[in-house]
Amino acid sequence: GHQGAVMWFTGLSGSGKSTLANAVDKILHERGASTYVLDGDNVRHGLNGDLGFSDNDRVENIRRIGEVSKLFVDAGLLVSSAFISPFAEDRTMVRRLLGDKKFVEVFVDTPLEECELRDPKGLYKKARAGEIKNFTGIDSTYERPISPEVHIKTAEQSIEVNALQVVDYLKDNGYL
Ligand code: GGZ
Repeated sequence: GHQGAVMWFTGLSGSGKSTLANAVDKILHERGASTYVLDGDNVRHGLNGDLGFSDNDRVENIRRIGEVSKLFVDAGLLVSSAFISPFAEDRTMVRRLLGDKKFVEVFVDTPLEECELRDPKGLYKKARAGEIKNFTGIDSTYERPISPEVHIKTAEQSIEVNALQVVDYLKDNGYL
């Protein structure tokens, strides 16, 4: 058996949050856990379709995602939430909402230079050209987590190894 909790993946655009969240989710699902992934694909188009990328909208984005995560956690699921969540205060707000035991902060630590090299959607290029304003890491802040439960340096190991690092944390701490 398992207990509900949220794995809160935070990191820059292009850091690999969604990829890692989905890899972790797959492993947990295969182990028989009830799981769900929240990311931009299923949240920013629907529930948060009215929000953009101003500081205020990011705060509201994370607040709502925190509340939705809590609903799934209350239902007993292991939730993987993958959003930049650039402001430490908002991550702390979600941590308080869920309670320490049900909030596992996973810092997807990929250097800006690496994210910019990957640039899978060409957004960094546009941000550098001034075509996108308030882009995280360029002209909008990212506050690095100070003491995340899990710290993944994505550039140094494979997706599989990174995912197992998260799963091992869950095993070692009684979530699985
Ligand atoms: C950052 C932006 C921006 C700006 C659009 N700044 O690489 P992606 O495309 O798929 O991930 C980014 C995503 C960030 O949405 P989040 O909900 O995770 O952000 S936050 O937690 O800060 O609210 C990127 C795309 O949206 N995107 N404009 N200006 N990322």
